[in-house]
Amino acid sequence: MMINKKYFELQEELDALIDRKNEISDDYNGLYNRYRYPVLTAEHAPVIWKYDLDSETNPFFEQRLGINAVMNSGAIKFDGEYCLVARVEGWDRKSFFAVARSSSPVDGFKFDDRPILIEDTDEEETNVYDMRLTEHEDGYIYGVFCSESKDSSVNDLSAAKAVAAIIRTKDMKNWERLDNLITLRSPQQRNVVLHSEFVDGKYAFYTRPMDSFIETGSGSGIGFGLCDDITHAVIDEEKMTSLRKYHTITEAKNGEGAPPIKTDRGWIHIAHGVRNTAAGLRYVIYVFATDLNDPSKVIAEPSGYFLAPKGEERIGDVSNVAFTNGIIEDDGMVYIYYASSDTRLHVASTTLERLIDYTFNTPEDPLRSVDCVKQRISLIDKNLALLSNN
Ligand code: M1P
Repeated sequence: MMINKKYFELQEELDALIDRKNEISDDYNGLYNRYRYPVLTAEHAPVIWKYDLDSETNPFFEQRLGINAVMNSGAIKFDGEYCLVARVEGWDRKSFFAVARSSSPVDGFKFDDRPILIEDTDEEETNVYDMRLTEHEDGYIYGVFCSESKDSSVNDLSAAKAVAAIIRTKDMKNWERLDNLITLRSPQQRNVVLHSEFVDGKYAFYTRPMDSFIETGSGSGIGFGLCDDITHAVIDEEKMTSLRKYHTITEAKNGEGAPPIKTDRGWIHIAHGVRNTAAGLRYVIYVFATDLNDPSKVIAEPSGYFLAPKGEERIGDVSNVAFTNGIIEDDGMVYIYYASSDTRLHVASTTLERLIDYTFNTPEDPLRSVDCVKQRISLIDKNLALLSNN
């Protein structure tokens, strides 16, 4: 067996891509830093995932199993390394999960040799995506992800059903699959996140009740529910937390991002909001906070979006999307891993201090233009007075 020479060339290019140092971009807003390069792209996928290296069986060195996108990734610091569990999508449109690790939070991410092979517990399950990682106080790291299958009850080839599936690990290598989450009052779920602490002695989930695959329908926002047994998780009642509101960035849908960050002032959530436009859905990232003792009770809701797709981020397979499902809090820093347009993964960094200030000192959306302009004029008047006194 001979290895095709082209392999060495492609491997060298991949090594250079992984070794490339990232830089903070010029884009200033005082809230966070964006970085010049994405942290993961389809080009970061190992050569051995895409090509048969054997000159005999692949004489033309054809890429037969290509990778289309690397995006929405769960994130965790484990054993001193920054670990991303990425949603990798093949040319065949199926997504799977793969761990990429680095000693740096902003560059150097390299995929493990093999993607995660999740235990096959449901022959109807067709696609899996968007894993949220939670380091739970019970000692496990949980991965909660969307499991999608065809909805055969409807006469529509593209009709699908989404539910939340759960795996867990202690070493970020070996994963045990648990039963899918059952929410008794919501037919479909996406964007489900496990809270890191017990609440009233139970496991607590952020949910996103949906009537159908695309539409949240009567689901009024991000839900919150408790269950006794994580191995057979059943949620009866879902309370609502961050609500969808008319004429805001969450009008069409919203969804929890990563598990919320615990601070002295409350739990800080970094979520996504969706509105509809003539050009299709627009996904942005927003922030809210909930009560330390009752993580379902919203106590702060800064106005508008925190991060929206910008420049090249606006274009991709599903354009105009910024989406996060992974955050790492590390020694006073907060790294927000967000994907743009369902195509590639970026990082934005901020400090916990800055994020707390943003969350609790940014005014709320007054929900009407007349009040928004009053809000802005009071800012302008304050600034003009300050400028004229200096
Ligand atoms: O295509 C944009 C996003 O759409 C879905 O998000 P939501 O459930 O809020 O509509 C998800 O499938 C997500 O993966 C995707 O990035």
